Amino acid sequence: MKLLVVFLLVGTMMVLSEGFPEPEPGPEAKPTEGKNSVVKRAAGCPFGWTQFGRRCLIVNAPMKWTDAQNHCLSMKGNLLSIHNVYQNSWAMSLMGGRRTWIAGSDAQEDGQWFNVDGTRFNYANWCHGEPNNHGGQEHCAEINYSDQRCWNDAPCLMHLHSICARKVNP
Ligand SMILES: [Ca+2]
Ligand SMILES: [Ca+2]
Repeated sequence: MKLLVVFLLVGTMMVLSEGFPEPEPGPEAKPTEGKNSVVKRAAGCPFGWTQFGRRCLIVNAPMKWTDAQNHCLSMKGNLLSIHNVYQNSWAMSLMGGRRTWIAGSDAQEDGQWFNVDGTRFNYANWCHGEPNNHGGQEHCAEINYSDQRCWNDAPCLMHLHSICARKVNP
């Protein structure tokens, strides 16, 4: 029995000394990822998101409309679609007056507005005289425009804040 233990120990030492590559630090950093996936499975919203009704919202740094939507997609969401005055007020209060991209776009055909999340474009709070497709270049909808804090169509390449939305986890 003692012999066996010694044999195993020697064997282990030989394996260790014979050029086993140093353990990479990489796997040590993984547990954080595991924690996150636990959070995502929990009921409600992922960490950092705010629950509003049946959706979870998160505010993004300023970027182009398409980049904002791609960023939302990478987080299993879409740009926020707004369907009534209540949701509009809530989005405005979340943004504290900052100009903000939402899901609306008429990039396919001027004046034909769609929500990029596939929901019906059934509400808008356009500013007076908007949407005006200024310069033929404005195909993306922003909220909190002007002192009136209403909606405007703006050039999609502008860098604005944005809100992503995703469904609350069941
Ligand atoms: Ca347009
Ligand atoms: Ca405009």
